[in-house]
This record gives sequence, structure tokens and C-alpha cells, in this order.
Amino acid sequence: MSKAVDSFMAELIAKNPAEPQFHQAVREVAESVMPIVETTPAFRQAKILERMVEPERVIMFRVPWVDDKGQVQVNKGFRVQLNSAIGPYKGGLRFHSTVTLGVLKFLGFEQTFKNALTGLPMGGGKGGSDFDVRGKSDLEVMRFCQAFMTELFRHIGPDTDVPAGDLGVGGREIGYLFGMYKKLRNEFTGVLTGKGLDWGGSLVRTEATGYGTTYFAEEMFNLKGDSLKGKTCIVSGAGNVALYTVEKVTQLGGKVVAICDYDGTVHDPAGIDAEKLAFTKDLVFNRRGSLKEYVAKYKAGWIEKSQPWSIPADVAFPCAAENTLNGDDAKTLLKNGVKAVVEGANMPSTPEAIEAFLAAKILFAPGKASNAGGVATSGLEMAQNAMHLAWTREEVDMRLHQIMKNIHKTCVDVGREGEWVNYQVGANRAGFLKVANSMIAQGVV
Ligand code: 2IT
Repeated sequence: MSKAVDSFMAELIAKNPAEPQFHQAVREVAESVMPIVETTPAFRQAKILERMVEPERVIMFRVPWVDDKGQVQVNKGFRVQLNSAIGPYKGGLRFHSTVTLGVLKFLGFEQTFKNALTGLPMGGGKGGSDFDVRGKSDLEVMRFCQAFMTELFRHIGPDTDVPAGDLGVGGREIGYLFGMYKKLRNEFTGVLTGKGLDWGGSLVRTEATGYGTTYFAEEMFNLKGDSLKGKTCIVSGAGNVALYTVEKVTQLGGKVVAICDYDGTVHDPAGIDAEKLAFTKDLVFNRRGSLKEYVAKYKAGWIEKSQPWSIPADVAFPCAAENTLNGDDAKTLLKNGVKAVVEGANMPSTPEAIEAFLAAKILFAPGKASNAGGVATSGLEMAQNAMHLAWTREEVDMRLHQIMKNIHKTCVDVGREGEWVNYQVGANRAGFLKVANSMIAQGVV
């Protein structure tokens, strides 16, 4: 490990204490890009890394609301505007009890590089609240979203900052947030993405992160003259990203044998086919139920309070949350002969897990490259909104597919190490260079 990274990190940690996820995300990028920074006087002189890790602006606010019992509740609200060098701030909102400033800084930092990789003009941002949608009634969620937007609206706009969904924020929440924004501003614009199809949303946005992750995996195999066809796959999570990964993998001829939620892992050796997936989507998205119902209905295996990493597979798709695949999980996957690990979530693999994958030289795709299809399609939604028109499903899917191919090619071009591709280094360096050069062109601001 380089001395320059160590001293940079020591200063970052001293200045930003108690934000371990942010430290982790920065270290991962710093390790990839420090060799470029050290050998490029213009980057050193511009203090480019020091500037990148300092958000341009952080907004923190109180979100008071009234629950169904008439009790006043108070949550924290945040929007972290990380970097606007290449476009308006862009990134999701996360509503979950684990949300802290440090978590959102890590997500906004990742988002900045991810958005740069898409090739679309989007800066990096992230926001959210420690509000947990689980266990809340629909009306409570609506009142919370409205309260949240009564402060957020003054900081965002279609050319300023365009939030979207993340964990805990799906179509329902975006609807309530958009309704309140429109009322406060008296303006119907593309200020949020992930909107409903009848009111400015884009076709394929819901499916985009999972589809994009799968397209990326297919590209990785294609480069080696192989494909997902016939591959046994395991997926963690049972949300938007996970279930549309299952859908696309199955369409491309792979077999998904596991998914998981907070309660445990479904192990279905026969594979989660289209009919079972339709049931699961209804269970998760409409009825907000537990995967235990899948087990009862389809007589599948169940591993209580566990993730799928112990199940032998060719490909693992971590599509849940950060740090949900650790060093021991990585060893188990490698022992079982995993060929590829393709991240659908943001930073799901711990540093120890990544180290193990890179040492074993398997195919490893970091989330900022492989899960970029979601935000890329948000970018396509912004473009359609700005033009006041809507593209067909084929048009959006074709563009998403092309963007994922381009990101893959960029990672290969920048990250090739002999016969093997270090996608981690490729993604970090390519994203960094675009943002760094844009910042330098715009002066010290
Ligand atoms: O992590 C992500 O890329 C997202 N949650 C999607 C962000 C977006 O603006 O669509």
C-alpha cells in the first residue's frame, strides 16, 4: 500500500471522523488513482483529490411529521451535493434507519464516478433520511415524504440537483415527493427521476439497474468468448435491483437459484423462472411480504437469517446493501468455483472480499461500473423530460444496453493488466479522469 494513500487517508479520517463507509469508499478510489495523481503535476497542484472528497454542499434538516396515532415524529433529512463538475447533482434518496451523513457521503462519492462513467452529463449527489418505510402505513409514508420535500424543494431543480430512489424509495415515494415539489414550485419539471409512466417517467427505469448489471456481466463473459447462458447464478437482495437482475439473467439463459431478504435466503435449485418471478414481484412490490411465502408456495429451500454466498454458483450478484459480502463469504465463493462477482448494489463487497477476488483474478465488477444502468436511465428520463417527449421501450433499452457496453469497454481499455482486466482500477481511473479534468478546466471553484 502506498505511503501517499496512507497519509491522504490519515488526514481524511481526522477531518471526517466516525464515517467508516465514507473512508472505505475514498480509500478504494485513492488506491486506484494515486499513481496518476502522483505523476501528474497539474492534479497535485490543483489539490484535485482533496477537493473531490469535500462535498460542494451538505444540507441537513429536520423532518417533523405526525404518525397514525397522532404522535409527532422527528427524522433527520439530508442532501449531500458532492460534485457538479460534469452536470447537475444526480443521485438517489435513501430512506432507512441506517442512514447517516457518512453513509450518504460514501454513496454520493461513488455516485460521482459512476455518473461520469455513464457518459451522460450528471454530477454526483445523494440524500435521504433515517426514516424506515418498513412497518409504516401508506398515509404515514405520504406525510413523511411531503414533510421531507417541504424543505428539500428549495435546494433542488431540473438543472440544479435531480434526486431519484434508492433503498426505501421506490415509485410510491417518488410520487408523493413529486406531488409536493410540484405544488410548492407550481412547476411540472423533471426534478426527480423514477417517476410513474403516466406522469413523466421513462420506460425501463424500474428495470434498468438490474438489466444493466446483467448486460455488464454478459459483456464480461463475451470478452472471454463465453456468456451467461447455462450459468448458475446467486443474487442477494429481493428489491428492485435483485429481481430485475433475476429477470434479465433468466432471459439470457442463466439460472438463478437464490435470492434473499431480511428474513433469509430462498434456495431454489430448479431456478427462479418467469412464473416464480412474477409471484415474487407481486409479493415484494405490492404486498410487501416476506420471501418465506415463496418457500411455502414453491417448496424451495430456506436458510434462515442468511445470505446466498454458501450456495455453489458460477456468478454471484450482490444486489442488497453495502458491506454484505465479507472476506469469509469471498473465500467460500472462490472455494466453490465462482467465475464472476458482479455488483448490483453500491459497495456490497468489503475491502477484504475485493482483495480476495482480485488476487484470484476472477471477473470482478465494482458497482460503480456494473450498477450504473439505473442512474444512466435516470439520465435518459431527464433527457426525455427536457424534450417533452417519451421514447419507446425499445429505444430506452437499446440506449441502456449501449451505455453498459461503453462502460464495459472503458473499464477494459483503462484497466487491462495483460490477459486479465482489473475492472476496479479501470472504473476508478476512468471516472476520476473525467471529473478531475472537468474540475481543472473550470478553475479553482
Ligand atoms: O445508486 C444509484 O445509482 C441510484 N440509487 C440511482 C440514482 C439515480 O439518480 O437514478
